[in-house]
Amino acid sequence: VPSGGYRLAFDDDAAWLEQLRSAVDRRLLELLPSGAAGPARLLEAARYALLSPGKRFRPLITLLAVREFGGDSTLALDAACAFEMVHAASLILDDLPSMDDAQTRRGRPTTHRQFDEATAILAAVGLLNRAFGVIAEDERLSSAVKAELTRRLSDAVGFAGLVSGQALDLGARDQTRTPAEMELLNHRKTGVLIAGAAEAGALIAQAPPEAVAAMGRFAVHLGMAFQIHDDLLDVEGGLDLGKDLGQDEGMTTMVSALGVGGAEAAMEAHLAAAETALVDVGARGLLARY
Ligand code: GRG
Repeated sequence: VPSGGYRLAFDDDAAWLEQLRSAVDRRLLELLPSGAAGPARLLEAARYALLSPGKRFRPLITLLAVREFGGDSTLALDAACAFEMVHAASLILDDLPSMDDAQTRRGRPTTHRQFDEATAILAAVGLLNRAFGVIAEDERLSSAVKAELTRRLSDAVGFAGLVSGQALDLGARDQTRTPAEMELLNHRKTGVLIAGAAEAGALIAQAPPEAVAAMGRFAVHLGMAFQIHDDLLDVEGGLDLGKDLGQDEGMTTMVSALGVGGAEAAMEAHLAAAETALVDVGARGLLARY
């Protein structure tokens, strides 16, 4: 988050981060069923959505959290991929005509435009389901860890997570939202899944419960800062021709709710809280001031 006076410490090692991202992409592809397992068009749509060029922020945060607690990152690769599968499913659904009616995603036609709406819905449900299967099948993790991961992933998707955030987002779009309403919405749409991904890394590294909780707090605040930063860039960038097209225009954002100064202050507060969570757990390697 360049304007916040913080950076993610692992940005220092761009080549290493890129290697990690490639490892995630290779594994995502391996974890999808091959052609014989389902209709080719459905699997093609799932691959299209899952492997299109995104940041892979959620799996990377899982892998970095494992490293932070001295664990073996390779043990967490499949769980990290499960979080990206849920994220990809949520993006497919978010883009549908009945939701954001988005034309492009990650610079490409949205899945329902590239294929068709029914195929996109089925690909999303397939990816969501596969995420839980990937965790269940992981023989390197203990049953206790797998049960915890399943619970956290389920919470992140469910009625206090993505589906709830999306329902809040879709409701009364023409009305102005308060900053508190925006915080709740962003927390559920963005914060909860990122927190689950970070907690998953700490759990797999067998970090103590306080450390797992602190990683979750770190990631929630980082995710919220990231969301506000995105809103600020939209305003600062004016007409951004590279932006994916949807029906978001005119909706409340943290910037419209708080003004630019207020949104910057809220972002700073989230970054400071993220840093505090790391200090709490002695895991300062992830976030650095510059
Ligand atoms: C059943 C999984 C499921 C979801 C149903 C549709 C829905 C409920 C939720 C949508 C949630 C959503 C789209 C939240 C937006 C989160 C967000 C910040 C997306 C952008 O994330 P980035 O910047 O994107 O990490 P990339 O493309 O880099 O992955």
